Amino acid sequence: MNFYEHIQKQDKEVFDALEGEEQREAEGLELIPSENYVSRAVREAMGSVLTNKYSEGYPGKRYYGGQEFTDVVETIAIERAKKLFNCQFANVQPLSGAPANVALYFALLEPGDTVLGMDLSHGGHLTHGHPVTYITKFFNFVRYKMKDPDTGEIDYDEMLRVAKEAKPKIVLAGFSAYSRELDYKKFVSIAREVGAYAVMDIAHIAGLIAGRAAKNPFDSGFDVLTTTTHKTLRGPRGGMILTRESEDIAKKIDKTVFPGFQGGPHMNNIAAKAVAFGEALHPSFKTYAAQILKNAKAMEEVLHRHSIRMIGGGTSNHLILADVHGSLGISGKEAETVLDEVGITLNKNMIADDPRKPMDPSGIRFGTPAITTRGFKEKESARVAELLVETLKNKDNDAKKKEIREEVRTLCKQFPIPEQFL
Ligand code: DSN
Repeated sequence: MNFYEHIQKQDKEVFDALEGEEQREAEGLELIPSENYVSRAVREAMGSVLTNKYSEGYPGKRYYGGQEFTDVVETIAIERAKKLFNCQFANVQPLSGAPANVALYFALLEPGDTVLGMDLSHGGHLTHGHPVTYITKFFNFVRYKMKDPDTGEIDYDEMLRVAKEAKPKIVLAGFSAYSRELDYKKFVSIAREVGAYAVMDIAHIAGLIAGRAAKNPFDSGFDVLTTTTHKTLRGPRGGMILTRESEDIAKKIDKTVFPGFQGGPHMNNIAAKAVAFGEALHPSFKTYAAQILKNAKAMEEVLHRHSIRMIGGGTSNHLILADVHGSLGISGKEAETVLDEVGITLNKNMIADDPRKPMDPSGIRFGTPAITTRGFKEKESARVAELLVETLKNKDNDAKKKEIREEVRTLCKQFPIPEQFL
């Protein structure tokens, strides 16, 4: 079936690019840990008539008429999100993760207030207060780090010391390049001790939490969770803010998202979120989430065998951050490029206190959400890790790289993207 029948007839330039991307995704291995393949049902919702509709406001309280169906769809998304994450309030309107985090800060803070978040090179995210972001003009960000990058353990004593000194209003957990579990109880206890909100950006592991393969921070007392919906959760590109039980916090968040920052919500994407959340509530999603972890462990074992240093010493979630410069003398940028040549897509990444620059760092980051959707189990995941290492060790050997490219193609043929996700 041609998903792009009308684009093909009408716009050859865009059609060719879409076809190219379809082929790239089909014939290559996607290891970027924040990417996935969404179901056809999710894509249908994204391409639905709801893209035509303005719906400023919230269900039952809109500014424009004609909302009988948008209200149904948004309410379904909210109810399913609450059930998935076991909380009392959900705002499903944020356009993505960064807008969700910005709205969160403005909802809970006054200009000048302080947030205690994870250092970017230790696994945090730009929106957790990196100086290149505009939020740092409004709020003050202080940092915590790992005590030892080779175990991944957070330095909770130092975190408490900084919290007592800086008196943050938000203690922020969450990461985009950290492979170990956090001690949620410690985060909450530090937040309580200094009178801060305990917030976590669960974007990377939302699907693991929803699939009960990772602990839910709400169970340890976190007040608010922010997330994207398009990573392990396997939904459309978008964001969401969840509040455990405080109606006061939830109201502040709603007001900040709209009218504070956003105009009309993207109702087509909200419909797609509803569909994706429905999929995540299905028992098969638990199997999927558990397999993501098993596959990451299988890759970890291979890297251990090749003595490749992993930040955190390995992985307890869906991703691995490997110090390829330290282990193999190849920079993250060079590794990304050479792996692209053989059809393995991942991203260069800073490692803790990286002496190199962000555009050419020491590490690579990769993970298993997309290959798991493809049906890979431990055996295939381990083979992918072997191919990855072999490629890096043979970066100047064209014949070897050609051979690996062929094997990647064969693996992709043996495990085509399942029909449900095409
Ligand atoms: N760009 C996302 C990631 O790859 O983790 C985070 O925003």
